[in-house]
Amino acid sequence: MAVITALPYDYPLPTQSGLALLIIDMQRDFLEPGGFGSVLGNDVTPLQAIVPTVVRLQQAFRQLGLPIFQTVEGHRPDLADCPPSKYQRGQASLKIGDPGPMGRILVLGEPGNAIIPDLEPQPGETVIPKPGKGAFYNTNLEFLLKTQNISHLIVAGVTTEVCVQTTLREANDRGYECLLVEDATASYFPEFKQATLAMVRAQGGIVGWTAGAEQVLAGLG
Ligand code: C5J
Repeated sequence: MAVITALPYDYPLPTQSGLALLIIDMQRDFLEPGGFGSVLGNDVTPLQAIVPTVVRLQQAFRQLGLPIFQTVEGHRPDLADCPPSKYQRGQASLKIGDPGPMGRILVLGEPGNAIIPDLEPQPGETVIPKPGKGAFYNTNLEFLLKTQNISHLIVAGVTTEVCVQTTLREANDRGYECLLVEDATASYFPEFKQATLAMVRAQGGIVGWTAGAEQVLAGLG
């Protein structure tokens, strides 16, 4: 059986199809200077640092003809899908829907909501808009994965402890075998990233596995 060398133990690859890459929220507003993330006072450097690694994974999956899903966090222009709790939370100068440096903050279709150019999806690759932190909440991701018989998810993206971790937990509860790629995920708070990696693989992989991109690429052959 083919495996990826991982923690807390080797990640068994499915024997036939069933493996997909899931890239979370690599959108301009979280990664680019002047975007929503930096307007909130965050240093985007740790997020930008993972881009070449995520690109390598994306290219490898393309070469192998394996499915790639990407998500973007965003809301309808009328914000009807934004719960008041999310809208009101925090004391930032800019709120969801306000005009920001890259268009309206976290609104689908705005320039800041676009996936960064390096990771632009190709035709046939799926982009899932999501109103929440988890990629399964109020989206058709589970339906699409089931339709394509996907059981194993290699997960990358930002931010590790928010949308990535929420998605991993949602996927894990739904029975997906998840591996989080250590150097293809990032947080504005490096200590939160490390804590999340430790949480995922604790207790015998209570949420899933973690491995470096080199190990993932080697395992995929
Ligand atoms: C956040 C995300 N941090 N993609 N979104 O609000 O993690």
